[in-house]
Amino acid sequence: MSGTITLTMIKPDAWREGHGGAILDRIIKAGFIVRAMKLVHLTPGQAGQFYAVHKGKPFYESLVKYMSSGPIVAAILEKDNSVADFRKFIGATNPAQAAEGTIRRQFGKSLESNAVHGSDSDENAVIESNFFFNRTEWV
Ligand code: IDP
Ligand code: MG
Repeated sequence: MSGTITLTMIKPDAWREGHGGAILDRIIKAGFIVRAMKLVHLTPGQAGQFYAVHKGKPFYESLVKYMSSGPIVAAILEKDNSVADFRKFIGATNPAQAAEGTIRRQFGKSLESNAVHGSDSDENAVIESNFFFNRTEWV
C-alpha cells in the first residue's frame, strides 16, 4: 500500500437526491483510490455503534435515525495524507460553512444531512474500516 487510508460513507440523503454517482466520480477524479467499497443499509443499532462517540449529544438520536434511513456506500480510500486531504475535499460539517467547491457545499442539505463522512484520524480510519470490512478485503 503506497498511501494512507480513510473511510468514507456516501450518506442516505446523497442517494435519495441522486447524487451518489456524481460524488463517487468526484472522489475518484480527486485522486483517492478505492480499496474496498460496499452498499449497506445500516440498522439503527449499527448506526448508533458507528457514531458511539457522539452518544449523549443532542443530535445523536436524530443522527442514528438519519443514518439508518436508507442505503449508504462505505468505501476505504487510499492516498497520501488521505485523512486530512479528504476532510478538506469534503468541507466543513455544516454545508453552509463548507468552502466553495467542496462536496458538502455542493451536495449537503443541512448540518445533519451533509452527504458524506470522512474519518478524522488515521486511528479512526482503521477502526471505521474494520467496522465495514474484513481485514482480508483491504489489507
Ligand atoms: P464530521 O462528520 O464532520 O466528522 P461530527 O462532529 O463527527 O462531524 O458529526 C458526525 C455527524 O453528525 C455529522 O457529519 C452530521 O451528519 C451530524 N451532526 C454533527 N453535528 C450536528 C449538529 O449539531 N446537528 C445535527 N447533526 C449534526
Ligand atoms: Mg466525525
